[in-house]
Amino acid sequence: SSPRTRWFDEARFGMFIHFGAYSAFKGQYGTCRDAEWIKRQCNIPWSEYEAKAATFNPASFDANAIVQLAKQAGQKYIIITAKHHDGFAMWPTSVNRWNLRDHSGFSRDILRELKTAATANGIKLGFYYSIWDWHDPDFVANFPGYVTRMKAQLQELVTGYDPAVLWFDGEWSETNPTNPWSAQNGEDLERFVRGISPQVVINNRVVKRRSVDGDFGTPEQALAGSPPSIQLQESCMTINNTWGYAAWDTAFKSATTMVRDLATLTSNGANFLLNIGPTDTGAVTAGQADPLRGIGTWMTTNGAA
Ligand code: JFZ
Repeated sequence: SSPRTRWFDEARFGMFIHFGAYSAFKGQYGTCRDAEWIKRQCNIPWSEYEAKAATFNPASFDANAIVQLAKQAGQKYIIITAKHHDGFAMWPTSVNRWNLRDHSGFSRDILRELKTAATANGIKLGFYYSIWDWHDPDFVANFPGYVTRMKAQLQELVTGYDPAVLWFDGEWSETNPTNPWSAQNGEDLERFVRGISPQVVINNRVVKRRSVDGDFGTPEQALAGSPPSIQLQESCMTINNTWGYAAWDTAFKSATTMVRDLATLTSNGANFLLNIGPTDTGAVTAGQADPLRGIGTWMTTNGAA
């Protein structure tokens, strides 16, 4: 791997965090159930979604506790959703008011807190950023205008937080006529980010998930195969069945299962990005934290951490 990706290649194990305005719904809207897709899957009108987001108050978000949870489990990096498909920014962006500080009145900057805690503990921090944006009308009506704002947000994130990874997503909705993202858009965006920070590691979803794009491939809910591809691989999975918080989803994987998956991936030369979804208050439930502690116990016992 290149000097840029050396740390990533050696990291093996990371924590994925899906956390956003959708978390405030706790996975339920009337009788309809979903998680980070609840806006679309449950046909929630924007007026209601925005009203719920205005009540989002993740006061129990504890960056140090999350970093410690990751660290004891042997995870070397954390990727958190800075912006998911709902377009809601989790940092105080100046590009729009659809963000945790301006819209919800939550004055803390949890991405900053996570960056500080991670850096203090030798953990790398990266951001998930959705190219697909349901909230910004220009995504459909004036795509160049949308792309300009997206770049402005990425400039804020890269210059303000120096992320180790940018984990793009939402490029994939190519069968959806409202998604005009092209391979050329992807290559242009990759060049744009590299122009600000040559060292940021970028996943292949920046383009059309062709194996040659970005620094690493991203098989989802599947174990990257052996022999490894020509590109670095990182398999992402969630600890239960949903990415964002859903109170009803308590089917948490056991520490044994996750250690086995990690061992398989490690022997295949691939990374394992394991997701948790903090609750509407920003807390990590025992159902999620306990198996991660079980992994930590295994790591300590086997001298693997
Ligand atoms: C995407 C998101 O839509 C989802 O909410 C979550 O963030 C996940 C990590 O990424 O979901 C996908 C993306 C790609 C595929 C399936 C779900 N795919 O290629 O099969």
